[in-house]
Amino acid sequence: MSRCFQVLIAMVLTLCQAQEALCAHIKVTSPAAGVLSSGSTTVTFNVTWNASWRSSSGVGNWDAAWAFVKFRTTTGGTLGDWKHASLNDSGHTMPSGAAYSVGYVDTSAAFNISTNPGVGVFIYRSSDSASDTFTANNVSLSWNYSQDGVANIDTVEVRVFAIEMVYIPTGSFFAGDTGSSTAAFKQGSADNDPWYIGSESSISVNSQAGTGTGFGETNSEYYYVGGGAVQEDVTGASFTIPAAFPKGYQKFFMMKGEVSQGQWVSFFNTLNATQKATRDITSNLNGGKNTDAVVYRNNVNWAGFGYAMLPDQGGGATYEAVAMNYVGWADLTA
Ligand SMILES: [Ca+2]
Ligand SMILES: [Ca+2]
Repeated sequence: MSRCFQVLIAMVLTLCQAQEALCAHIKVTSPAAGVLSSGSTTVTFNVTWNASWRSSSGVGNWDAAWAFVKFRTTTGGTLGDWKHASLNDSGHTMPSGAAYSVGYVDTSAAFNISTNPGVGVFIYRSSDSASDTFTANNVSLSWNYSQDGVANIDTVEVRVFAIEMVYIPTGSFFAGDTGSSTAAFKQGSADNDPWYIGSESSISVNSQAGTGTGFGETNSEYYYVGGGAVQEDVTGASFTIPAAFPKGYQKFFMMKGEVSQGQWVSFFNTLNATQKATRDITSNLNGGKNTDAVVYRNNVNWAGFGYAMLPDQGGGATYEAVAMNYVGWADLTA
């Protein structure tokens, strides 16, 4: 699933750079960890966001919050780096009206606290509604802190992050634009029908001319049209797209909107010093903006140590909810 996420996040970020949009109206408040005494403890918080829905009619989908926990410890007076919390598979509790599912590192494998732990939960409405704002107070997640090397005598601080998501149910679809773009999905050299994606099975791409006609024509014919990029397959090349490659047929979650500058700064501020230097978009590394000033609405300011900030540019304009730009593929996969 992670590859799916990366692709979809990239698509959302691309959109982000083209328009000024307010995004990420999700709020997490009152994060707190319970007592450390039995290897696992609670992490409680409230989460609320707007433009929320759940519908079982039509395609049947809903939105959700992807919530995950980071922590740091103070051990013997030494403050540690922020780390990602390993969540148990059960023991989480939701308020009335909310449901959840646990997200694992590898969604195709069974839960295992040491090799395939929970790394977050999807929180969503438990029944149909279109009431806009959704609030889940007193969410309680079960954190296996001993798995993460935390001792009962440590002092621990937690932060809870949430990203708005949309659930896309399993379903077949067509990919293509009837051959109207430069590198379109086509069924054959003389067949502009779009690709039919009816499963997650492997896809055999070949150099056939193609048969049948019609936008809804579901022949298992797949023809590649090259865009001329370096190392790219040429038009008419034969190859197999393996079953393991995510094709979008299977159910998945994708981001509901762009990464906001507030979310980016929250993420950045829980990296260690080395990681911060690598991900510093106020530098000239990796196409960064090379200044702490506002450029193209990017308000991120980092002095090279400590926390990055979103300074008030006047009248409370911090750009917190404005889409984050200057991020690249390496930032997305960090
Ligand atoms: Ca055809
Ligand atoms: Ca800087």
